[in-house]
Amino acid sequence: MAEQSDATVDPTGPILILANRLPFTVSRTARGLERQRSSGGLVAALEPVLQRRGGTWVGWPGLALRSRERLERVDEPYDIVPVSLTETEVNRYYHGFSNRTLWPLFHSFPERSRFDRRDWQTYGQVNERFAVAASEAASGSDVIWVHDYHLLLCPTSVRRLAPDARIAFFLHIPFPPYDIFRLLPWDREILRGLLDCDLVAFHVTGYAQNFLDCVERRLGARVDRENLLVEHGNRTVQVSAFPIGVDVEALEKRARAAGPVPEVPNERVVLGVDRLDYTKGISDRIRAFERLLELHPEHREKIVLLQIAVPSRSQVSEYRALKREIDELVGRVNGRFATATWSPIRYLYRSLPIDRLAGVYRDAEVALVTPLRDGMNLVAKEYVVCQVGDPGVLVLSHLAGAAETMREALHVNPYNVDETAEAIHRALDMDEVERRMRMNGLQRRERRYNVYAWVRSFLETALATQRVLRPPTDSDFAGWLAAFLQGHRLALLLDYDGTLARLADHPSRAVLTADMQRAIEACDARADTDVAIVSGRSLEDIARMVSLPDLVYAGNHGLEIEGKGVEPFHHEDLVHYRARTEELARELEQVALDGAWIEEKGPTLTFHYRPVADSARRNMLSEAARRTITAAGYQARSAHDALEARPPIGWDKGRAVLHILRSRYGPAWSEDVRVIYVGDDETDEDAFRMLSGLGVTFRVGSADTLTLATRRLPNTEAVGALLQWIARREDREPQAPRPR
Ligand code: ADQ
Repeated sequence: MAEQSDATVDPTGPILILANRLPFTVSRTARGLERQRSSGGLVAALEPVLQRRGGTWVGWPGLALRSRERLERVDEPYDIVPVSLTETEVNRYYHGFSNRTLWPLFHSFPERSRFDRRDWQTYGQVNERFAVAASEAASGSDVIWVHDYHLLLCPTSVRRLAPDARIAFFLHIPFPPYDIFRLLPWDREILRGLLDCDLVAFHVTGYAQNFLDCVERRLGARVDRENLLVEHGNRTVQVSAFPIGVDVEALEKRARAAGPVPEVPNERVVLGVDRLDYTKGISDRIRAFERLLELHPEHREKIVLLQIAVPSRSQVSEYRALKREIDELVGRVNGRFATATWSPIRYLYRSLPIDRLAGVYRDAEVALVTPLRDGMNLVAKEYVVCQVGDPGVLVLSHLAGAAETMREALHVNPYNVDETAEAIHRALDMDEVERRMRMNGLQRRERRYNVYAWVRSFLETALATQRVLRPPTDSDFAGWLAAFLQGHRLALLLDYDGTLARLADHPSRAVLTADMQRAIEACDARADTDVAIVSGRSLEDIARMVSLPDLVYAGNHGLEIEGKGVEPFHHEDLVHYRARTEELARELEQVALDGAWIEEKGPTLTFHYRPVADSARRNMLSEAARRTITAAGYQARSAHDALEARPPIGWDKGRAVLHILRSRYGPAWSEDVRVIYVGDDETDEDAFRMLSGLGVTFRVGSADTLTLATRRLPNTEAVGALLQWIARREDREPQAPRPR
C-alpha cells in the first residue's frame, strides 16, 4: 500500500453510503432540530470522498421525525437522505434485532442473544425501507456502500430494485465462527443478503474465512478460499479484509496541542477507554488490576487505573446491569486498597471531547485494551498515534481484530486475570529501548494504513473489474468427496433435465452429449458404483433419452421404477389416476394458448409455457394453469418454465430414492453405502431433504434460490466433470472389518 495521508481517491462517479446512522446526531430542542456532527474517524474519512466525488448518505437521524419536521441540508457537500423510523421500529429493529440478537451473537455471546420472530420481521421491513431510499437516491452512483450489522438484508432489496448497481458491504464487528453463526434461526437469509453484494468485506481475514465457512456449509455455495471468491447465482462475489485505521495526522496534532488534562492524576496512569459494553471486558480488566495490586504491592500508591466509559445502549437491560456491576467492582477495589491520599481506580462514566481524550491518551503510560471480542477496536489505534512523548505500552486482547496487525503490543487473553495482571506489570517495568521499539513499529503501521488508505483500498476493490470463480476441478471434487467415498460402495442418483442434459426449447431436444453418456456409463461400469436416473419424465421416455440399458430408471418423479437390482415399482394408485390426469389435460387445453403446450406422461403431466413470448402473458397463463391444476386436486410444482401436475399421492423423488436404496442395498443401506444425488430443480429438493445428513447432494444451476443440497454446481458441464472424476478416481477396495 503506497504511503498517503490525505483522501486521494480518483474522483469519478458519486458514491452512496448506507449506514444505520447519519454522520451527525439530531436532537430536538426548544429551537427546533439541532444536529451535532459525529467526530468519529469513519465520518472524517468518508466525508472528503463524498466531497470529491459527490454522493449521498442514507441513514436514520437517531430520533423519530414528526410529520412536519424536515432535515434541511446545512453545509454538507453531499445529499442527506434521512430514513424515519417509528418508536416500535426503533425498538424492534435497533434495540431488538440489531443489538439484542446480532450484536451478542456476532461477538460470540450466544447465551445473551434473544431470538424473536417479530424483531426479525421488523428488521427485514426496516432494511427494505433503507434500500428503497437508497435505490431512489442512487442513480449515477458508482457504488452503494452498505455499512454494518444493522443492514445485513439491505443488499438483497437494493439488488432487486437496482439490479445493475455495484453493491459493497463492510462489517464493523466480528463475523463469528460457523458453530456460533449457525445458532441464528435466520442464518441462511442473512448470508444470502450479503451475497447479493459484489464485495463483502471485514476487518480481518479470520472473519472473512468464517464467512466463507458459513456460505459453503449453510448455502452449499462454491467458494475459492485462496482468492476469497463465492459463486452466488450467476455472479461471483469478492470477499476481502480491510483493517480499518484512524485519522493519524489529525489525532497526532490534537495530542501535541492538548495542554495538561485535568482527568489525568499525578500517579502513573493505566488507561481504559470504552463504550460501556459487555464485549469490552471492563469487569475482567478491573479484576486484573486488582490482582496486580495483590501480586505486586510495590505499585500501590504509584499507579491509577483511569477507566473512562461512555454510556451506551442504556435502554437495553443488560447494559444497565453491567453498569451496576462495574460500579460495585470499582467500589470494592477502591474500598480494599485506598489510603488516605490515594485511590487505585478513577472511574469516569461519561464521554470526553476528542481534544481532551487525545491528551489523556498521550499521558497514559499503559493502555489496557482488553475486549472479550471486538471487530477491530479503535481505542488501541488512537492510543498508539497519540503517543507523541515518552512512549507508553499497549496491552491488547488477542480477541480484538486489532491484534491481527498490532503485533508489537503485549497480547493477552482477557479472560485470564493473572496473565493480564502480569502483562500490566511487565508494561510498567519495561525499559525505554523496548518501549520505543514496540511503539515505533505500531505507529509506522498506523501511519501507513490510516483511515484514508482504508477507504481508498476498499473503494478500489469495490470498483475493480469483477473476477469469476473458475469451474470446479478434480481437486475440488477430491476435497469434497474422496474421504467420504473411500472404501465404500457408491449409489449415484442423477436427475436428467438441467442436470445431465441442458434444458432446451422442447423436451425432445434436451439430449445427452456423447461425453456425458460415456461418463455415466463409465461410472456404472466401476465395480463399486451403481447409477440410477431419477426423472420427472415418463419411465419409457427417460430410458430412451439416456439409452444405457444397465441403469436403474425412476420415471414420473419415481412413481414408476425399474432396472438392474431393484424391485420394479409402479405406484398402486397409478391406474386410478391415469384417467383423471387425461381429464385434467383436456381442461388445461383451455389455457394452453400462444404456444404453451401439455406434455402427457401417464399419471402426471407438465404444462410448458416456455414458448410464450410475452412475459406478462406467460405469468397469466401459468397462473391460470396453476388454478386449474389445484382445482382438480392435483399438486402444482414449479419446474423450469413449466408447471408439473402430480396426483395427490404421498410420493416424490425423495420416496423414490428411498425405495431404490432399500430395495437394492437392504434396510441398513445408510451404513453400507455412500449416496450422491445430483439434481437441478424444485422437485429434486424432496430428494435432498430425504438424504440430508445421509448423503452428499448437489444442486445444479445458477438460480440463487435456497436449497437443501449440500453443495452447488454451476451447470451441466460441471456435472460432466464430476462424473468423470467419479469414474476415474482411485479408491481402495472396501476394507474387510478387522478381526477382534
Ligand atoms: P465500537 O464498538 O464503538 O466500534 P471502538 O472501535 O473501540 O468500538 O470505537 C470506539 C470509539 O469511541 C473510539 O473512537 C473512541 O475514541 C470513542 N470513545 C470511547 N470512549 C470514549 C469516551 N469516554 N469519550 C469519548 N470518546 C470515546 C465498532 C466495532 C469496533 C470497530 C469500530 C470501527 O465494535 O470493533 O473498531 O466499529 O469499525
